[in-house]
Amino acid sequence: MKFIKKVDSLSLSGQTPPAGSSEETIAAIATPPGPGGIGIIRISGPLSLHIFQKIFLPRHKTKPQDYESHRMYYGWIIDPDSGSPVDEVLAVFMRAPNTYTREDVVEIQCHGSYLVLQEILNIITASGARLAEPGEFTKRAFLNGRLDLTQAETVVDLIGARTNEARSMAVGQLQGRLYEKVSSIQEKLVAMRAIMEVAIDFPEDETDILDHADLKKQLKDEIEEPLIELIARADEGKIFREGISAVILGRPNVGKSSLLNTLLEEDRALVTPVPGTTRDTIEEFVNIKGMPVRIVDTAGIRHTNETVEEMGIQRARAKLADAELVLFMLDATEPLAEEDRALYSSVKENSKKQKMLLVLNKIDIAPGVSPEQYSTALGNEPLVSISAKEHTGILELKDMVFSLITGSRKGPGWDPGAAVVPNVRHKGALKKGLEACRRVEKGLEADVSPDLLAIDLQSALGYLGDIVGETTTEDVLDMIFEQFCIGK
Ligand SMILES: Nc1nc2c(ncn2[C@@H]2O[C@H](COP(=O)(O)OP(=O)(O)OP(=O)(O)O)[C@@H](O)[C@H]2O)c(=O)[nH]1
Ligand SMILES: [Mg+2]
Repeated sequence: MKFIKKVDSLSLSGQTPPAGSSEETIAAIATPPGPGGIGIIRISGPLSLHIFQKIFLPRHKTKPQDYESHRMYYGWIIDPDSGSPVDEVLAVFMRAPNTYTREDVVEIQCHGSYLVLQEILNIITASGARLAEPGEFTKRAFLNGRLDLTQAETVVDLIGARTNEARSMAVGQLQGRLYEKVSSIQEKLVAMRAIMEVAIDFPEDETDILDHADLKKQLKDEIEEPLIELIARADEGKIFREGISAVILGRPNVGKSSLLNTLLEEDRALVTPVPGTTRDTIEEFVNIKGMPVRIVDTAGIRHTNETVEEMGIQRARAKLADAELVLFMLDATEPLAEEDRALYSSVKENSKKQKMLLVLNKIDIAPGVSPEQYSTALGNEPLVSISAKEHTGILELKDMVFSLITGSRKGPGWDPGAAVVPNVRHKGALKKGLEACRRVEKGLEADVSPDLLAIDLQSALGYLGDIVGETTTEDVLDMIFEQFCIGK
Protein backbone atom coordinates (compact mmCIF):
# COMPACT_ATOMS: atom_id res chain seq x y z
CA MET A 1 0.00 0.00 0.00
CA LYS A 2 1.55 3.25 -1.10
CA PHE A 3 0.55 6.24 0.93
CA ILE A 4 1.13 9.38 -1.07
CA LYS A 5 -0.67 9.64 -4.36
CA LYS A 6 -0.97 12.64 -6.58
CA VAL A 7 -4.31 14.39 -6.63
CA ASP A 8 -5.92 14.16 -10.02
CA SER A 9 -9.27 15.46 -8.94
CA LEU A 10 -8.18 19.02 -8.37
CA SER A 11 -9.97 20.09 -11.52
CA LEU A 12 -13.13 19.53 -9.47
CA SER A 13 -12.48 22.57 -7.40
CA GLY A 14 -10.76 24.76 -9.90
CA GLN A 15 -8.50 25.65 -6.97
CA THR A 16 -4.86 25.15 -6.30
CA PRO A 17 -3.89 23.06 -3.30
CA PRO A 18 -2.06 24.75 -0.41
CA ALA A 19 1.70 25.03 -0.83
CA GLY A 20 3.62 21.89 0.06
CA SER A 21 0.67 19.56 -0.29
CA SER A 22 -0.17 17.40 -3.25
CA GLU A 23 -2.12 14.67 -1.52
CA GLU A 24 -5.57 13.35 -1.89
CA THR A 25 -8.26 14.69 0.36
CA ILE A 26 -9.37 12.14 2.92
CA ALA A 27 -12.44 11.89 5.14
CA ALA A 28 -13.64 9.67 7.96
CA ILE A 29 -15.99 9.49 10.89
CA ALA A 30 -13.81 10.37 13.90
CA THR A 31 -16.18 9.39 16.70
CA PRO A 32 -16.80 5.77 17.76
CA PRO A 33 -19.65 3.74 16.26
CA GLY A 34 -22.98 3.72 18.03
CA PRO A 35 -25.43 6.48 18.92
CA GLY A 36 -24.03 9.50 20.77
CA GLY A 37 -24.82 13.13 21.51
CA ILE A 38 -22.46 14.36 18.83
CA GLY A 39 -20.67 12.66 15.96
CA ILE A 40 -17.67 14.19 14.24
CA ILE A 41 -16.49 13.85 10.67
CA ARG A 42 -13.03 14.94 9.74
CA ILE A 43 -11.78 15.97 6.30
CA SER A 44 -8.13 16.69 5.52
CA GLY A 45 -6.37 17.68 2.33
CA PRO A 46 -6.42 20.25 -0.43
CA LEU A 47 -10.12 19.91 -1.28
CA SER A 48 -11.34 20.37 2.30
CA LEU A 49 -12.51 23.94 1.88
CA HIS A 50 -14.00 23.28 -1.54
CA ILE A 51 -16.04 20.37 -0.19
CA PHE A 52 -17.12 22.40 2.82
CA GLN A 53 -18.29 25.25 0.59
CA LYS A 54 -20.22 22.79 -1.53
CA ILE A 55 -22.09 20.90 1.19
CA PHE A 56 -22.54 23.43 4.00
CA LEU A 57 -25.28 26.04 4.18
CA PRO A 58 -24.51 28.55 6.93
CA ARG A 59 -27.36 29.85 9.04
CA HIS A 60 -26.04 33.39 8.95
CA LYS A 61 -25.43 34.92 5.61
CA THR A 62 -21.68 34.29 5.48
CA LYS A 63 -20.56 33.89 1.86
CA PRO A 64 -18.74 30.58 1.35
CA GLN A 65 -15.68 32.41 0.07
CA ASP A 66 -15.53 34.38 3.33
CA TYR A 67 -15.20 31.45 5.77
CA GLU A 68 -12.62 32.31 8.36
CA SER A 69 -10.11 29.75 9.53
CA HIS A 70 -10.61 28.16 12.96
CA ARG A 71 -14.06 29.62 13.39
CA MET A 72 -17.11 27.56 14.23
CA TYR A 73 -20.10 28.02 11.91
CA TYR A 74 -23.65 26.95 12.54
CA GLY A 75 -25.79 25.69 9.68
CA TRP A 76 -26.96 22.67 7.67
CA ILE A 77 -25.29 19.99 5.63
CA ILE A 78 -27.06 19.83 2.28
CA ASP A 79 -26.87 17.11 -0.33
CA PRO A 80 -25.53 19.17 -3.26
CA ASP A 81 -27.26 16.94 -5.85
CA SER A 82 -30.77 17.01 -4.45
CA GLY A 83 -30.53 20.13 -2.31
CA SER A 84 -32.14 18.25 0.58
CA PRO A 85 -30.99 18.92 4.13
CA VAL A 86 -29.12 16.11 5.91
CA ASP A 87 -28.43 17.46 9.40
CA GLU A 88 -28.09 20.57 11.49
CA VAL A 89 -24.42 20.95 12.36
CA LEU A 90 -21.59 23.02 13.75
CA ALA A 91 -18.60 23.05 11.47
CA VAL A 92 -15.13 24.50 11.38
CA PHE A 93 -12.63 25.02 8.59
CA MET A 94 -8.97 25.11 9.67
CA ARG A 95 -6.42 26.36 7.21
CA ALA A 96 -3.02 24.70 6.98
CA PRO A 97 -0.57 24.61 8.65
CA ASN A 98 -2.12 25.12 12.10
CA THR A 99 -4.08 21.87 12.04
CA TYR A 100 -3.73 18.26 13.20
CA THR A 101 -2.41 17.10 9.84
CA ARG A 102 -0.82 20.43 8.81
CA GLU A 103 -3.17 20.32 5.84
CA ASP A 104 -6.46 22.14 5.35
CA VAL A 105 -8.94 20.44 7.68
CA VAL A 106 -12.71 20.59 8.12
CA GLU A 107 -14.49 19.12 11.11
CA ILE A 108 -18.23 18.73 11.12
CA GLN A 109 -20.12 18.12 14.34
CA CYS A 110 -23.47 16.58 13.62
CA HIS A 111 -25.96 14.55 15.62
CA GLY A 112 -24.35 11.33 16.78
CA SER A 113 -26.38 8.97 14.64
CA TYR A 114 -24.51 6.43 12.59
CA LEU A 115 -26.90 6.91 9.64
CA VAL A 116 -26.48 10.69 9.68
CA LEU A 117 -22.70 10.36 9.90
CA GLN A 118 -22.63 7.82 7.09
CA GLU A 119 -24.82 9.98 4.87
CA ILE A 120 -22.62 13.05 5.41
CA LEU A 121 -19.55 10.93 4.70
CA ASN A 122 -21.15 9.70 1.45
CA ILE A 123 -21.77 13.28 0.35
CA ILE A 124 -18.18 14.22 1.18
CA THR A 125 -16.73 11.33 -0.78
CA ALA A 126 -19.05 12.08 -3.71
CA SER A 127 -17.63 15.61 -3.63
CA GLY A 128 -14.02 14.58 -4.18
CA ALA A 129 -12.59 13.10 -0.97
CA ARG A 130 -11.79 9.45 -0.47
CA LEU A 131 -12.22 7.37 2.68
CA ALA A 132 -9.26 7.66 5.03
CA GLU A 133 -7.26 4.57 5.89
CA PRO A 134 -6.70 3.66 9.55
CA GLY A 135 -4.40 6.19 11.20
CA GLU A 136 -4.06 8.23 8.02
CA PHE A 137 -4.71 11.59 9.70
CA THR A 138 -1.97 10.92 12.24
CA LYS A 139 0.29 9.53 9.52
CA ARG A 140 -0.08 12.79 7.63
CA ALA A 141 0.65 14.72 10.84
CA PHE A 142 3.89 12.72 11.05
CA LEU A 143 4.80 12.95 7.34
CA ASN A 144 4.15 16.69 7.40
CA GLY A 145 6.46 17.09 10.39
CA ARG A 146 3.97 18.03 13.08
CA LEU A 147 4.74 14.94 15.18
CA ASP A 148 7.80 12.75 15.32
CA LEU A 149 7.18 9.02 15.05
CA THR A 150 7.23 8.39 18.81
CA GLN A 151 4.56 11.04 19.28
CA ALA A 152 2.44 9.63 16.46
CA GLU A 153 2.74 6.12 17.89
CA THR A 154 1.64 7.21 21.32
CA VAL A 155 -1.65 8.55 19.99
CA VAL A 156 -2.79 4.90 19.87
CA ASP A 157 -1.58 4.38 23.45
CA LEU A 158 -3.45 7.45 24.62
CA ILE A 159 -6.71 6.42 22.97
CA GLY A 160 -6.41 2.85 24.25
CA ALA A 161 -5.08 3.65 27.76
CA ARG A 162 -6.87 1.56 30.37
CA THR A 163 -5.47 3.16 33.49
CA ASN A 164 -4.53 6.67 34.52
CA GLU A 165 -0.89 5.65 34.69
CA ALA A 166 -0.96 4.43 31.09
CA ARG A 167 -2.70 7.63 30.04
CA SER A 168 -0.14 9.74 31.86
CA MET A 169 2.72 7.87 30.20
CA ALA A 170 1.17 8.37 26.78
CA VAL A 171 0.70 12.10 27.41
CA GLY A 172 4.36 12.40 28.42
CA GLN A 173 5.40 10.78 25.17
CA LEU A 174 2.96 12.92 23.19
CA GLN A 175 4.74 15.93 24.64
CA GLY A 176 7.92 14.57 23.08
CA ARG A 177 9.65 13.16 26.15
CA LEU A 178 11.05 10.09 24.42
CA TYR A 179 11.86 12.12 21.32
CA GLU A 180 13.94 14.54 23.41
CA LYS A 181 15.87 11.72 25.07
CA VAL A 182 16.64 10.04 21.76
CA SER A 183 17.54 13.37 20.11
CA SER A 184 19.98 14.24 22.85
CA ILE A 185 21.75 10.89 22.38
CA GLN A 186 21.75 11.50 18.62
CA GLU A 187 23.44 14.86 19.18
CA LYS A 188 26.23 13.23 21.16
CA LEU A 189 26.72 10.66 18.40
CA VAL A 190 26.84 13.36 15.75
CA ALA A 191 29.45 15.27 17.77
CA MET A 192 31.56 12.15 18.06
CA ARG A 193 31.25 11.39 14.38
CA ALA A 194 32.39 14.94 13.63
CA ILE A 195 35.58 14.27 15.60
CA MET A 196 36.13 11.10 13.54
CA GLU A 197 35.70 13.07 10.36
CA VAL A 198 38.30 15.61 11.38
CA ALA A 199 40.65 12.72 12.17
CA ILE A 200 39.93 11.19 8.75
CA ASP A 201 40.67 14.51 7.03
CA PHE A 202 43.90 15.13 8.96
CA PRO A 203 45.49 11.72 9.34
CA GLU A 204 48.83 13.22 10.36
CA ASP A 205 47.19 14.74 13.48
CA GLU A 206 45.04 11.70 14.24
CA THR A 207 46.64 10.89 17.58
CA ASP A 208 46.10 14.47 18.81
CA ILE A 209 42.51 14.59 17.62
CA LEU A 210 41.43 11.18 18.90
CA ASP A 211 41.93 11.01 22.64
CA HIS A 212 40.90 7.38 22.96
CA ALA A 213 40.43 7.30 26.72
CA ASP A 214 38.37 10.45 26.65
CA LEU A 215 36.24 9.29 23.71
CA LYS A 216 35.61 5.96 25.39
CA LYS A 217 34.47 7.67 28.56
CA GLN A 218 32.17 9.97 26.61
CA LEU A 219 30.76 7.03 24.70
CA LYS A 220 30.05 5.10 27.90
CA ASP A 221 28.70 7.93 30.05
CA GLU A 222 26.82 10.02 27.53
CA ILE A 223 25.62 7.49 24.99
CA GLU A 224 25.67 3.89 26.23
CA GLU A 225 24.41 4.62 29.74
CA PRO A 226 21.33 6.54 28.56
CA LEU A 227 20.67 3.81 25.98
CA ILE A 228 20.85 1.08 28.64
CA GLU A 229 18.51 3.09 30.85
CA LEU A 230 15.97 3.45 28.04
CA ILE A 231 16.12 -0.26 27.19
CA ALA A 232 15.42 -1.12 30.84
CA ARG A 233 12.42 1.19 30.84
CA ALA A 234 10.83 -0.50 27.84
CA ASP A 235 9.64 -3.50 29.83
CA GLU A 236 8.01 -1.31 32.47
CA GLY A 237 6.32 0.61 29.74
CA LYS A 238 4.89 -2.56 28.24
CA ILE A 239 3.41 -3.59 31.58
CA PHE A 240 1.51 -0.34 31.94
CA ARG A 241 0.69 0.20 28.29
CA GLU A 242 -0.47 -3.28 27.34
CA GLY A 243 -1.04 -4.74 30.78
CA ILE A 244 -0.54 -8.32 31.81
CA SER A 245 -2.67 -11.40 31.95
CA ALA A 246 -3.31 -13.29 35.19
CA VAL A 247 -5.16 -16.56 35.44
CA ILE A 248 -6.93 -17.74 38.60
CA LEU A 249 -6.40 -21.47 38.97
CA GLY A 250 -7.46 -23.90 41.65
CA ARG A 251 -9.58 -26.89 42.31
CA PRO A 252 -13.38 -26.47 42.33
CA ASN A 253 -15.06 -24.36 45.00
CA VAL A 254 -11.95 -22.69 46.43
CA GLY A 255 -13.43 -19.25 45.58
CA LYS A 256 -11.94 -18.32 42.19
CA SER A 257 -15.08 -16.66 40.87
CA SER A 258 -15.58 -14.92 44.21
CA LEU A 259 -12.10 -13.40 43.86
CA LEU A 260 -12.83 -12.19 40.33
CA ASN A 261 -16.04 -10.56 41.56
CA THR A 262 -14.29 -8.97 44.51
CA LEU A 263 -11.54 -7.53 42.31
CA LEU A 264 -14.11 -6.21 39.85
CA GLU A 265 -16.37 -4.97 42.61
CA GLU A 266 -19.35 -6.47 40.80
CA ASP A 267 -21.13 -9.81 40.55
CA ARG A 268 -19.64 -10.78 37.22
CA ALA A 269 -19.26 -14.55 37.62
CA LEU A 270 -21.71 -17.00 39.13
CA VAL A 271 -20.80 -18.09 42.63
CA THR A 272 -22.45 -21.12 44.21
CA PRO A 273 -21.52 -23.68 46.85
CA VAL A 274 -21.65 -26.35 44.15
CA PRO A 275 -18.19 -27.43 42.98
CA GLY A 276 -17.88 -27.09 39.21
CA THR A 277 -19.96 -23.91 38.88
CA THR A 278 -17.70 -22.14 36.38
CA ARG A 279 -17.65 -24.00 33.07
CA ASP A 280 -16.11 -21.51 30.68
CA THR A 281 -13.32 -19.00 31.17
CA ILE A 282 -14.36 -15.45 32.08
CA GLU A 283 -12.04 -12.53 31.36
CA GLU A 284 -12.18 -8.98 32.68
CA PHE A 285 -9.76 -6.09 33.13
CA VAL A 286 -8.87 -4.97 36.62
CA ASN A 287 -6.76 -1.93 37.46
CA ILE A 288 -4.08 -3.04 39.91
CA LYS A 289 -2.15 0.02 41.06
CA GLY A 290 -2.21 1.44 37.55
CA MET A 291 -1.39 -1.81 35.85
CA PRO A 292 -4.15 -3.08 33.56
CA VAL A 293 -4.49 -6.75 34.47
CA ARG A 294 -6.63 -9.12 32.44
CA ILE A 295 -7.95 -11.54 35.04
CA VAL A 296 -9.15 -14.89 33.76
CA ASP A 297 -11.47 -16.90 36.00
CA THR A 298 -11.40 -20.57 35.07
CA ALA A 299 -13.23 -23.80 35.67
CA GLY A 300 -12.01 -25.52 38.82
CA ILE A 301 -9.55 -28.22 37.79
CA ARG A 302 -10.28 -31.81 38.87
CA HIS A 303 -10.69 -35.23 37.36
CA THR A 304 -14.10 -35.40 35.80
CA ASN A 305 -16.11 -37.54 33.43
CA GLU A 306 -18.39 -34.74 32.46
CA THR A 307 -17.76 -33.45 28.93
CA VAL A 308 -18.71 -29.79 29.47
CA GLU A 309 -16.66 -29.48 32.62
CA GLU A 310 -13.74 -31.21 30.97
CA MET A 311 -13.91 -28.71 28.10
CA GLY A 312 -13.81 -25.87 30.63
CA ILE A 313 -10.77 -27.43 32.26
CA GLN A 314 -9.03 -27.66 28.86
CA ARG A 315 -9.73 -23.97 28.32
CA ALA A 316 -8.34 -23.15 31.75
CA ARG A 317 -5.12 -24.96 30.82
CA ALA A 318 -4.94 -23.12 27.50
CA LYS A 319 -5.30 -19.74 29.26
CA LEU A 320 -2.46 -20.68 31.53
CA ALA A 321 -0.16 -20.79 28.53
CA ASP A 322 -0.45 -17.06 27.78
CA ALA A 323 -0.65 -15.75 31.31
CA GLU A 324 2.20 -13.87 32.97
CA LEU A 325 0.89 -14.58 36.44
CA VAL A 326 -0.92 -17.48 38.11
CA LEU A 327 -3.11 -16.76 41.10
CA PHE A 328 -3.13 -20.23 42.59
CA MET A 329 -6.10 -20.46 44.94
CA LEU A 330 -6.34 -22.64 48.00
CA ASP A 331 -9.11 -23.19 50.51
CA ALA A 332 -8.04 -22.37 54.10
CA THR A 333 -10.92 -24.39 55.52
CA GLU A 334 -9.38 -27.59 54.20
CA PRO A 335 -5.91 -29.05 54.44
CA LEU A 336 -3.85 -29.13 51.29
CA ALA A 337 -5.42 -31.75 49.02
CA GLU A 338 -3.73 -34.17 46.70
CA GLU A 339 -5.50 -32.34 43.86
CA ASP A 340 -3.81 -29.06 44.92
CA ARG A 341 -0.38 -30.68 44.82
CA ALA A 342 -1.04 -32.33 41.47
CA LEU A 343 -2.28 -29.08 39.96
CA TYR A 344 0.70 -27.16 41.35
CA SER A 345 3.16 -29.64 39.83
CA SER A 346 1.47 -29.62 36.49
CA VAL A 347 1.50 -25.78 36.38
CA LYS A 348 5.19 -25.76 37.28
CA GLU A 349 6.03 -28.40 34.69
CA ASN A 350 4.18 -26.74 31.86
CA SER A 351 4.93 -23.10 32.46
CA LYS A 352 8.32 -22.16 33.73
CA LYS A 353 8.03 -18.51 32.78
CA GLN A 354 5.02 -17.53 34.88
CA LYS A 355 5.14 -15.83 38.22
CA MET A 356 2.96 -17.41 40.87
CA LEU A 357 1.12 -16.13 43.90
CA LEU A 358 -0.60 -18.56 46.27
CA VAL A 359 -3.93 -17.13 47.38
CA LEU A 360 -5.22 -18.73 50.56
CA ASN A 361 -8.94 -17.98 50.60
CA LYS A 362 -11.78 -18.18 53.13
CA ILE A 363 -9.66 -17.12 56.11
CA ASP A 364 -12.83 -15.61 57.59
CA ILE A 365 -13.96 -19.10 58.55
CA ALA A 366 -10.51 -20.53 59.22
CA PRO A 367 -8.95 -17.85 61.41
CA GLY A 368 -6.34 -20.05 63.09
CA VAL A 369 -4.90 -21.56 59.94
CA SER A 370 -1.15 -21.29 59.39
CA PRO A 371 -0.33 -20.19 55.84
CA GLU A 372 3.17 -21.71 56.07
CA GLN A 373 1.87 -25.27 55.86
CA TYR A 374 0.54 -24.46 52.38
CA SER A 375 3.51 -22.51 51.07
CA THR A 376 6.17 -24.92 52.33
CA ALA A 377 4.36 -27.77 50.61
CA LEU A 378 4.11 -25.74 47.39
CA GLY A 379 7.65 -24.69 46.61
CA ASN A 380 7.75 -21.80 49.13
CA GLU A 381 5.90 -19.62 46.65
CA PRO A 382 4.80 -16.21 47.95
CA LEU A 383 1.40 -16.42 49.64
CA VAL A 384 -1.34 -13.99 50.55
CA SER A 385 -4.24 -14.81 52.87
CA ILE A 386 -7.60 -13.37 51.88
CA SER A 387 -11.30 -13.64 52.23
CA ALA A 388 -12.91 -13.05 48.87
CA LYS A 389 -16.26 -12.99 50.61
CA GLU A 390 -15.37 -10.44 53.30
CA HIS A 391 -12.97 -8.50 51.04
CA THR A 392 -10.06 -8.87 53.44
CA GLY A 393 -6.47 -9.10 52.24
CA ILE A 394 -7.37 -7.71 48.81
CA LEU A 395 -5.07 -4.68 49.12
CA GLU A 396 -2.19 -6.96 50.13
CA LEU A 397 -2.99 -9.20 47.17
CA LYS A 398 -2.84 -6.20 44.83
CA ASP A 399 0.44 -5.05 46.36
CA MET A 400 1.95 -8.49 45.94
CA VAL A 401 0.77 -8.80 42.34
CA PHE A 402 2.23 -5.38 41.58
CA SER A 403 5.61 -6.12 43.09
CA LEU A 404 5.82 -9.62 41.59
CA ILE A 405 5.28 -8.18 38.12
CA THR A 406 7.25 -4.95 38.35
CA GLY A 407 9.96 -6.31 40.66
CA SER A 408 8.96 -3.46 43.03
CA ARG A 409 11.01 -1.06 41.01
CA LYS A 410 8.53 1.70 41.54
CA GLY A 411 7.62 3.00 44.92
CA PRO A 412 4.61 5.19 45.54
CA GLY A 413 6.58 8.20 44.33
CA TRP A 414 6.94 6.83 40.79
CA ASP A 415 5.53 9.34 38.36
CA PRO A 416 4.35 7.74 35.12
CA GLY A 417 3.84 11.19 33.60
CA ALA A 418 7.57 11.85 33.90
CA ALA A 419 8.67 8.39 32.80
CA VAL A 420 10.23 7.78 29.41
CA VAL A 421 9.00 4.42 28.22
CA PRO A 422 10.02 3.04 24.84
CA ASN A 423 7.81 0.43 23.17
CA VAL A 424 8.93 -2.92 21.74
CA ARG A 425 9.86 -1.40 18.38
CA HIS A 426 11.92 1.31 20.06
CA LYS A 427 13.56 -1.27 22.30
CA GLY A 428 14.75 -3.29 19.30
CA ALA A 429 16.30 -0.21 17.70
CA LEU A 430 17.86 0.94 20.99
CA LYS A 431 19.51 -2.46 21.42
CA LYS A 432 20.93 -2.39 17.92
CA GLY A 433 22.13 1.17 18.52
CA LEU A 434 23.82 0.04 21.72
CA GLU A 435 25.53 -2.86 19.91
CA ALA A 436 26.89 -0.44 17.32
CA CYS A 437 28.23 1.80 20.10
CA ARG A 438 29.91 -1.18 21.74
CA ARG A 439 31.63 -1.91 18.44
CA VAL A 440 32.92 1.66 18.45
CA GLU A 441 34.16 1.13 22.01
CA LYS A 442 36.00 -2.04 21.02
CA GLY A 443 37.37 -0.27 17.96
CA LEU A 444 38.77 2.50 20.14
CA GLU A 445 40.42 -0.09 22.36
CA ALA A 446 41.90 -1.85 19.34
CA ASP A 447 43.01 1.45 17.81
CA VAL A 448 41.18 0.87 14.51
CA SER A 449 41.10 3.63 11.94
CA PRO A 450 38.62 6.50 12.38
CA ASP A 451 36.79 5.74 9.14
CA LEU A 452 35.77 2.35 10.51
CA LEU A 453 34.67 3.92 13.79
CA ALA A 454 32.64 6.45 11.84
CA ILE A 455 30.75 3.63 10.08
CA ASP A 456 29.56 2.16 13.38
CA LEU A 457 28.67 5.59 14.74
CA GLN A 458 26.64 6.20 11.62
CA SER A 459 24.85 2.90 12.02
CA ALA A 460 23.98 3.75 15.65
CA LEU A 461 22.60 7.04 14.39
CA GLY A 462 20.54 5.18 11.82
CA TYR A 463 18.90 3.00 14.47
CA LEU A 464 18.01 6.02 16.60
CA GLY A 465 16.72 7.73 13.48
CA ASP A 466 14.33 4.80 12.99
CA ILE A 467 12.84 5.42 16.42
CA VAL A 468 11.90 9.03 15.82
CA GLY A 469 10.95 8.38 12.19
CA GLU A 470 13.81 10.08 10.37
CA THR A 471 14.91 6.95 8.56
CA THR A 472 11.96 4.61 9.07
CA THR A 473 10.99 2.58 6.02
CA GLU A 474 7.57 2.74 4.37
CA ASP A 475 6.56 -0.79 5.40
CA VAL A 476 7.41 -0.14 9.05
CA LEU A 477 5.33 3.04 8.88
CA ASP A 478 2.45 1.09 7.35
CA MET A 479 2.69 -1.45 10.14
CA ILE A 480 2.56 1.27 12.78
CA PHE A 481 -0.38 3.17 11.36
CA GLU A 482 -2.40 0.06 10.55
CA GLN A 483 -2.88 -0.35 14.32
CA PHE A 484 -4.86 2.88 14.44
CA CYS A 485 -8.59 3.17 14.11
CA ILE A 486 -10.15 4.84 11.10
CA GLY A 487 -10.67 8.54 11.69
CA LYS A 488 -7.54 8.99 13.81
N1 LIG B 1 -16.71 -18.08 53.91
C1 LIG B 1 -16.25 -17.85 52.69
N2 LIG B 1 -16.81 -18.45 51.64
C2 LIG B 1 -16.33 -18.21 50.42
C3 LIG B 1 -15.23 -17.35 50.21
N3 LIG B 1 -14.96 -17.30 48.88
C4 LIG B 1 -15.87 -18.10 48.29
N4 LIG B 1 -16.69 -18.65 49.21
C5 LIG B 1 -17.81 -19.57 48.96
O1 LIG B 1 -17.29 -20.74 48.36
C6 LIG B 1 -18.21 -21.25 47.40
C7 LIG B 1 -17.52 -21.40 46.04
O2 LIG B 1 -17.15 -20.13 45.58
P1 LIG B 1 -16.84 -19.86 44.05
O3 LIG B 1 -16.33 -18.47 43.94
O4 LIG B 1 -18.00 -20.23 43.20
O5 LIG B 1 -15.68 -20.91 43.83
P2 LIG B 1 -14.97 -21.34 42.47
O6 LIG B 1 -13.55 -21.64 42.79
O7 LIG B 1 -15.19 -20.32 41.41
O8 LIG B 1 -15.71 -22.67 42.13
P3 LIG B 1 -15.86 -23.42 40.70
O9 LIG B 1 -16.31 -22.42 39.70
O10 LIG B 1 -16.89 -24.44 40.98
O11 LIG B 1 -14.54 -24.02 40.39
C8 LIG B 1 -19.38 -20.28 47.38
O12 LIG B 1 -20.39 -20.76 48.21
C9 LIG B 1 -18.78 -19.00 47.97
O13 LIG B 1 -19.74 -18.20 48.60
C10 LIG B 1 -14.63 -16.72 51.35
O14 LIG B 1 -13.67 -15.95 51.29
N5 LIG B 1 -15.18 -17.03 52.56
MG1 LIG C 1 -16.10 -20.45 39.64
